[in-house]
Amino acid sequence: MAKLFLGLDSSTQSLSAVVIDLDSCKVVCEKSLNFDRALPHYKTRNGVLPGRDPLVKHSPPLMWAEALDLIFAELKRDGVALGEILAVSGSGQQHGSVYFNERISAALENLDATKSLVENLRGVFARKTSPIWMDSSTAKECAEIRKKLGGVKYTASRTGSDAFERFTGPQIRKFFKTEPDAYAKTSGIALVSSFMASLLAGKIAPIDFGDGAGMNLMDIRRKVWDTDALKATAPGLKMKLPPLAASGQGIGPVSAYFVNKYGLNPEALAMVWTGDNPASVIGLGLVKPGHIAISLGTSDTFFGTMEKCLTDENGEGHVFGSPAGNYMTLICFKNGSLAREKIRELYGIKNWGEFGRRVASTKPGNDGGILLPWFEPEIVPRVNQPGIHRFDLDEKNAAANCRAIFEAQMMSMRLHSQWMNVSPEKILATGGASNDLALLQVMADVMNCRVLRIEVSKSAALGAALQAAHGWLVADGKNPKWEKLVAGFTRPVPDSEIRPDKKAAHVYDRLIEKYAACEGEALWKLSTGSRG
Ligand code: XUL
Repeated sequence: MAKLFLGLDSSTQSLSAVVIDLDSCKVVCEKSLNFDRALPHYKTRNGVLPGRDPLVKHSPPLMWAEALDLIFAELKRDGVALGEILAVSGSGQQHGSVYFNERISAALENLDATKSLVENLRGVFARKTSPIWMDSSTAKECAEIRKKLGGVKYTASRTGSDAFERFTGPQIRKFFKTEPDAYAKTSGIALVSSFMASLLAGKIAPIDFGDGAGMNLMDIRRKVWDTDALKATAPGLKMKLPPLAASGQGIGPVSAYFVNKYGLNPEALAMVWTGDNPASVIGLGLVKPGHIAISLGTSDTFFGTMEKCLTDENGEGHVFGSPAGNYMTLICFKNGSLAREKIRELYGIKNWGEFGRRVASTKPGNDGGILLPWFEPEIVPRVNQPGIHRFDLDEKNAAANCRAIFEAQMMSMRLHSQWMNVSPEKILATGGASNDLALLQVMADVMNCRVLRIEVSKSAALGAALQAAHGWLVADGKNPKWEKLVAGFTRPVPDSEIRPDKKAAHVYDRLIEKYAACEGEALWKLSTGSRG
């Protein structure tokens, strides 16, 4: 019999499923269900409810539950051997929260397979909609929490991140302040991940150390709810939160609802879920300290794993628990592909091949020319006023500006990940722009590290499936090694390795200091309103 494991990922726009066979190291099924298209009656756009205030972004939790029914129905219809699945785990978009009243536990324990999940969950929500990670309406609450916790550095070192608008704690504080009666009637609060895990387990699921770290409520080192952070957020909060647990820990057998309705094995284990980023770290195979991935998308994201918990005293990067047991960091640079495209447009360059040839026609280090490409407000470093800044760089020199954007983005990553104190052994490049060899060469040279391409579709759902497998093996008394487990599923693209050029790497070791000085000068000018 095949050893099948199911991983689900409840993201902003869709619910995905990946089924893996551990013995043959094969993905046997991959499926995605787009919320807008499959469930149009919720009237979401890209999974989010339209609203008047552009800062407020909510989604309906019932839509996520209905999607779970739909995806299981589709898996069954497609003939997936649901009865052979040994364990189910999952991941959810981070930070989003779901609010229940006192009816939730009874509803979960008595899920009736003759009805839909939506019918079973009628009347259990203390708040109809869920604030999600795209919501940025809590600047005031962030300032209040940060102040009570003793400032940026202390908030970050205590909870893994500075207070951020999308994080769950500030969102809960806003709910408590604006709807005190509804907050008082709330008996339980879940994350998207723990909500979905609760449906599968038929009981309130714990929040894991990965997703829990995205709340500004968990003591990142001791992995317990932080009393001061709870107090700074809202009264009586501890009573409303589930326990914390390691991701991939078993909650119990799956609810009879899924056995009776879809034919899951009654002994299949329902696992604790995690956030989509911690799950992606597993799905990309980053299980050892020093493993790094850079995702080159609309925004660029730097993922790294760390042995010990170090936090960013500038409060720019995030530290979450990694499902592999140590820590992971996530640093998000907003001006990624977006900024690269802007430069291409600005200089009328036809395609990326031509762009790469322009980069290759210039020398590493660009003769000291530096560009700060903040076309959009930037997250790292924090820049509210968009704009581009040039230092010793001729605006009219197209080739030098092409090189400058690649170098700026990579030097910014190197500079703003220094607090992790990790020297990467290799970097995995993923996402849309990762097939741009000119960009990957600059990455290898600036980071002075080999770069390999990896193409994993649905990395979060795959990570969740691997987590289900790991948790099941542990529950079965085995001692599975993460590295061995992920190896068969997360191979880099063959022959994609790019090695750093030693001479170029040496140039960047020096240029990074100038880059840091230019960045400091630009930030200082922006903060003092000086035009420079
Ligand atoms: C991470 C974050 C996003 C969501 C996307 O902090 O807000 O990556 O997890 O689903």
